[in-house]
Amino acid sequence: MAAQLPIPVYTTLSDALGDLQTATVQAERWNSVVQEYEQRFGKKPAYIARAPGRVNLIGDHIDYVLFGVFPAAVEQDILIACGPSDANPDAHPGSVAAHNLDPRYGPQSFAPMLKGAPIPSAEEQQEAAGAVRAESWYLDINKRELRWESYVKAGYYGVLDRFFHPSTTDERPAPVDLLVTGCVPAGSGLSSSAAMVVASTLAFLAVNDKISGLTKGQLVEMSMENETRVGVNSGGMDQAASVISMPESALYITFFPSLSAEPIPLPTPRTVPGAVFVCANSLVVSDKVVGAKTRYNLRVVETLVSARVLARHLGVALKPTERPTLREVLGRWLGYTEAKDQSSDLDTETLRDGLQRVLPEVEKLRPARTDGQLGVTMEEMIEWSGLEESVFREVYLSWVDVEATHFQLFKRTKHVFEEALRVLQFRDVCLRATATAGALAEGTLRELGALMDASHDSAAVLCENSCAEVDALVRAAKDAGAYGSRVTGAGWGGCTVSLVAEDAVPAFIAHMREAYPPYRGLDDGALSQVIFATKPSRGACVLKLE
Ligand code: NG1
Ligand code: MG
Repeated sequence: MAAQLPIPVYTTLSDALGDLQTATVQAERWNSVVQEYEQRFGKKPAYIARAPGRVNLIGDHIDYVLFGVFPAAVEQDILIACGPSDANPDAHPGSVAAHNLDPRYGPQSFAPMLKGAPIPSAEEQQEAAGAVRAESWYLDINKRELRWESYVKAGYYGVLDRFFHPSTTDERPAPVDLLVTGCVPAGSGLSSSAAMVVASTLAFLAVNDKISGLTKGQLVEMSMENETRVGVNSGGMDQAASVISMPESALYITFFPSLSAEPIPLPTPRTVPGAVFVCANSLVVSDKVVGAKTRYNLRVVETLVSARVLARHLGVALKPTERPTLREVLGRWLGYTEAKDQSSDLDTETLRDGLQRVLPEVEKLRPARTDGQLGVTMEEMIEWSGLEESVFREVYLSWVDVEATHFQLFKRTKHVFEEALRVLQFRDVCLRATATAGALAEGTLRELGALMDASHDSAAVLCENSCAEVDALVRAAKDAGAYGSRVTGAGWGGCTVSLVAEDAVPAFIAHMREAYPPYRGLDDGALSQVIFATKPSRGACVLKLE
């Protein structure tokens, strides 16, 4: 199974680059990050950690509900050159000098602190003879303001916790110098954040010699947890795609009962001739937080509350303090006991059938209102949950910041179940196409395109994570002849992904350049940064230098 494979560590650049289409350009980047590192830190880096961004082909805002998604890594990536620094390891255990090749992101230095050690009295100190241990490491991460080094710190946290926990070891982390460079556009829905966190986690693992024995799945789990430290309660799609992806395939990633990733060959020229995925950046930054409103986390809460309300309608008994997702409630409704569902995941057939059967039930979440709002107020939501207000607040609101006047339980739930179904259909179409080689080309591409279009409509209307500019890009793509087009990733800006006939790509891009006003003034070089065809690429790795 792909998640059980070891993390690749290469010793030559050509192995690390593998079959990347852009290998020549990439090789220049790798070499220049080595040179620049040497100039800044006076010696060669010991390692380069690489983690790619990803494009999600279908299945957005459902990973945190534990339904399967369908991303592929892109070639754009984050590189972190790193090595042990000359700082005194005893005086400054684990201190970090973090530089970034992008001049917008200034150099930072920080050191983890030991937290939670009771301050011992002189007497106790003598008695314990140095055995008074700190409880944990602490790194200051500002969750309100997004700073580039927060992602570096987030990656570091997990490594400190897992390998240097003060309650279990006296070993101290090495002081590190590192230099970051990236070409995944930030805030574009191509998951630069997960690429940063994965690369950072890998960099600290490498310098501290902790990679051997770790599987890709374990790196995903560490990176997922690490990313929550930046303040987003995300699902695991991006980290899994960045770590586990393989060339030529998308990954069907499921999260329940545990992470699993199945490579599904895409109908690229090898199987069904003739189509590629084109990413187009709306150039509107995709922000999960606007002012005090964490719209991403709001959807996490809305879907969790929906799961409880739906469970009541379906007659699925829940304990007051548990907080199952929609995926888990569906499983229990289908007769999977907690224990059974934990040990054997529903097969895709049963899941598809269950989704089809549960969809009519979602109507029960539609509020009978006359004020045009499909949402419910906080008071109504608490009443629907059947919980005491204090219990409700503790279980659903105490761990996350959300602010809203209405909560969209009906719309979000309908989006989740229908999108989960589309992912399964997309996967089926790809598998069928591979099995029958080129025979179905046109029909297959139309089927995939239709699913992508339906997914975008759902994003716009039910999940409400699109925006005017992204909708304009999607319309332009359809006018330019795309089989299908949709917002990808968190949304509210960022990129679209379109399925386009391969021989029509130049004409497609020319059309988009005219149709989308922000592209009009761009020269060819700048244009190729914002709209480009992608090929599924390989996942994260480490290059060990001599
Ligand atoms: P991006 O677009 O990378 O911010 C976010 C979440 C994913 C997933 C998508 C929506 C993070 C790190 N990632 O992706 O887990 O929920 O939105 O499908 O927050
Ligand atoms: Mg992100």
